[in-house]
Order: sequence, then structure tokens, then C-alpha cells
Amino acid sequence: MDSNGDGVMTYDEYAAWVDAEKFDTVCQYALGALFDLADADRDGALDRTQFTLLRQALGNRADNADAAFDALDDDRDGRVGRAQYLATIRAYVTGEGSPMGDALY
Ligand SMILES: [Ca+2]
Ligand SMILES: [Ca+2]
Repeated sequence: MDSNGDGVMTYDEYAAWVDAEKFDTVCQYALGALFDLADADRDGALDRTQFTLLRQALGNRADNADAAFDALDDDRDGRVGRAQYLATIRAYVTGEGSPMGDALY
């Protein structure tokens, strides 16, 4: 995934690499494991604080974490569930359309 070997996977490298099959066989497990790490209270959902930690772990910009959280939390209960998180990213990376848009990354 780190195609230029600099030890950092940029989003451009990731986007060039990932497709639906790779997401299903690799990415969902990596993202799910990080999700579980961020989900410190193990209730299967991230609140805004936990979500911001997850984004920092992924190397995403911190300054749009709020926008990304708001886009994911479409029922506005202040929580983003594991399955919803993974399904939304899958839709985004496979080009199936996603409300996340650029806010996710
Ligand atoms: Ca939680
Ligand atoms: Ca929610």
C-alpha cells in the first residue's frame, strides 16, 4: 500500500491501490481493527472523541474530523457504528457513491 516506500501511505497511494476486492479482503479488517482500538469502551460505536482518535491513527487531517463525523452520523445520535463506518468507506473507495465525499479523508 505504501507504493513509494517512504513509510507513509498517502491517500493518493491508497486510492490508486484499493478496489472493492482489496477492500473486502484486506482493508475492512485493517480498518475494523483500528476501529476496535479507538472504541475504548467496546460498545461497537465511536463517539466524536473516539472517532477523532481513529482519524489521527489513520493519519487523516484532524481539522475536518468534525465534518467527517457529522457526515457519518446520519441519524445524529452522536455515535458511528462499526458496520456503518466500514460500509460507508467501502462505498466511497469503490466509487459507489457516499455521503462522506472528501470529508472522510
Ligand atoms: Ca465506543
Ligand atoms: Ca449515528
